[in-house]
Amino acid sequence: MIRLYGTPKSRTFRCIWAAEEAGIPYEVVSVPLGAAVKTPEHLRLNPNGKVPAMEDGSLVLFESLAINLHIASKAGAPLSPSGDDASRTWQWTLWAATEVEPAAGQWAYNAYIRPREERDPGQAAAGAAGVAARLDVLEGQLTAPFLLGADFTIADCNLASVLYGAWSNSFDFGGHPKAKAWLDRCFERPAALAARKLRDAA
Ligand SMILES: N[C@@H](CCC(=O)N[C@@H](CS)C(=O)NCC(=O)O)C(=O)O
Repeated sequence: MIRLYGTPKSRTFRCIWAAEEAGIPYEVVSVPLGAAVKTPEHLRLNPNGKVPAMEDGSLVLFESLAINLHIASKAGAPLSPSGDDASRTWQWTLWAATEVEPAAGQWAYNAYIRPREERDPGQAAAGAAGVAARLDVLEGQLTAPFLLGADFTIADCNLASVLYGAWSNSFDFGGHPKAKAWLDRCFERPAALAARKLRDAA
């Protein structure tokens, strides 16, 4: 049984989705955003004072996408592919974290997360342009139902989950029909629906 520390309305959602895809037993230990993430107990699990954190026996991890790679490795293929496709999984995961997430965050904080009076339209536009530039890349790479081919892998889970905020908050995917169709496919999977249900209820 793995333990996921966090709340479904946070990046913990990504790990819940991965655990659902892997079909492994998991428990969500509630750590709400705010003071709870800075307690000594939580800092022992995630010294960044953030969620999620994961415990699997003696293994403790932070970083949502790394947790997802670990969860997928417990399930094996096709969720966690081997050989060259394992390397492609790392490529898409690192691309999601370093290229997509900063732009998606810049857009999200200034489009819907911050209180209206604290939003900067210029920052929102810059973030949107950054996301669109990455979607241009993705659009050119999507030649199959999923990133690595016919099977859904943790590469899809990691990249799509970084784009969840954009997908669920009316980001304009107009110029990127293949990316939009791929996101729809990912988020309509039974495992994603289960994670989304927990998120919506939180
Ligand atoms: N790169 C980290 C980011 C974690 C993160 O920023 N988590 C947010 C919630 S989605 C958090 O815990 N924020 C609380 C805080 O910063 O005080 C990951 O992907 O796990």
